[in-house]
Amino acid sequence: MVREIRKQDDPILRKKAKPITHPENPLIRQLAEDMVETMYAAPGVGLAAPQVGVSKRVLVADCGEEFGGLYVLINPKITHQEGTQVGIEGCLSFPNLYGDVERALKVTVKAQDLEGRWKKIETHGLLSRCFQHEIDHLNGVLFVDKATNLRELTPEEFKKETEESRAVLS
Ligand code: K1U
Ligand code: ZN
Repeated sequence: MVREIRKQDDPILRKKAKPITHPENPLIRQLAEDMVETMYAAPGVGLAAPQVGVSKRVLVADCGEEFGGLYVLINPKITHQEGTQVGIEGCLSFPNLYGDVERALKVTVKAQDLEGRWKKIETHGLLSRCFQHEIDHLNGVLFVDKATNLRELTPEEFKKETEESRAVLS
C-alpha cells in the first residue's frame, strides 16, 4: 500500500525514531513493503519510516542495480566514514526544493534485515549519500539543516543538474 508522505513542518520529521526490538514482527515487514511501494511511486531512491508517519528506525533505498538494487535496513548505524563529497540533494518531504549538501564520500553501515540478522554494507557515491540522508531522517535531521544554495527546481531541472554534476566528476 502506498502511504502518505509527511511534509516539511510535520513534527514527526523532527523526532528521533525508536529502535526496533523485533525486526521479524510481520507488522515491520508490512511497514517495509509499504515503504518500498511508496518510494517507487514517489518516485525516489530512498525513504525513512518517519516520512510515512512511523517513528521507527527503518529505511529503504534503491539507487539502481549498479549499487546493489533494493535495501531494507532495520536499526542502521554508520560504523565508518571517510572523505567528503558535495552534491545536489532533494527530499520527498520537501517537493521541488534542492540544495548542495556535504556528505562523507564512503560509509560503512551496519544494519539488521527483516529476519534480525546483522549485515555490514560498504557504500560509495549515490548510495552512500542516500544512506546518510535517510539515517539523518531517523535522527530528526533534515537536509535543509545542512544544505547550501537551497533552490526550487522542476524535476527536469533537477535531472539536468544531476547529469551535469556526474559529467564534471567523470
Ligand atoms: O528521503 C528522501 O526524501 C528520499 C530522497 C533521498 C535522497 C537520496 C540521495 C540523494 C538525495 C536524496 C530522494 O529519493 S530524492 C529524489 C530522487 O529520486 C533522486 C535523488 C538523487 C539522485 C537521483 C534521484
Ligand atoms: Zn528526505
